[in-house]
Amino acid sequence: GKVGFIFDLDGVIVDTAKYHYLAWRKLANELGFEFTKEQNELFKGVSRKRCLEILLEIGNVKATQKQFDTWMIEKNVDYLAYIEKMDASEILPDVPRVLNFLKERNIPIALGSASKNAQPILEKVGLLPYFDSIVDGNNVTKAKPDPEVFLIAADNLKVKPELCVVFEDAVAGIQAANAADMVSIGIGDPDILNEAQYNFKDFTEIDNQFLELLLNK
Ligand code: B16
Ligand code: MG
Repeated sequence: GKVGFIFDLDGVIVDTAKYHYLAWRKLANELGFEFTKEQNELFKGVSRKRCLEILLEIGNVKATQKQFDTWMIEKNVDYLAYIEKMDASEILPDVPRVLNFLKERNIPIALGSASKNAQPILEKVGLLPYFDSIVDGNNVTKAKPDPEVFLIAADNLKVKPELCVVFEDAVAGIQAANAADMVSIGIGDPDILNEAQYNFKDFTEIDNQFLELLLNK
């Protein structure tokens, strides 16, 4: 059957986690507490709203609805200032090779991300033309580990879920791919992503032979 490929954004295509971290840390510091790199790990693949809820739990800060909304906006304004400066140099190693491999074979490609800023980021780094569909935080109602984001992507690509391959760096993302009955490929630490069907440190470890194997499933 016809296969489709779905990529997560942050941690798979680009490392925007470092910018999310700087923006959340600034807000935490303004509210009078520290926010560490280790704590930022909890934020990967998690929606902006849920991130702020966790941040406020960490700082033991109570917020009114109005404050909550203001801080959400403030964090995103700071984050967007970092995004503004992004270019192709921030694409993670060998991502273009894999995208080109798929494009040359007319394999449909989708983005499946929790971010509401996915489209501008892809534009900034010049990868937007590769994507036949972008499903992101603006299109989904249920966050990963719910499979919704990937099921919408499969539907848009007109590929059966069981013939979709998902690249993910977050545990919740791997769980979402598994729940969607897709092939889950962990990008990152195999001990953390141990629920993935396959694991790789990054795309440099994924050779064309392995990609061929996925095409012929
Ligand atoms: P935004 P992904 C996720 O991207 C990030 O990993 C997560 O840290 C972030 O909070 C979320 O997007 C929402 O991002 O604030 O831009 O809407 O890994 O799902 O591509
Ligand atoms: Mg991610």
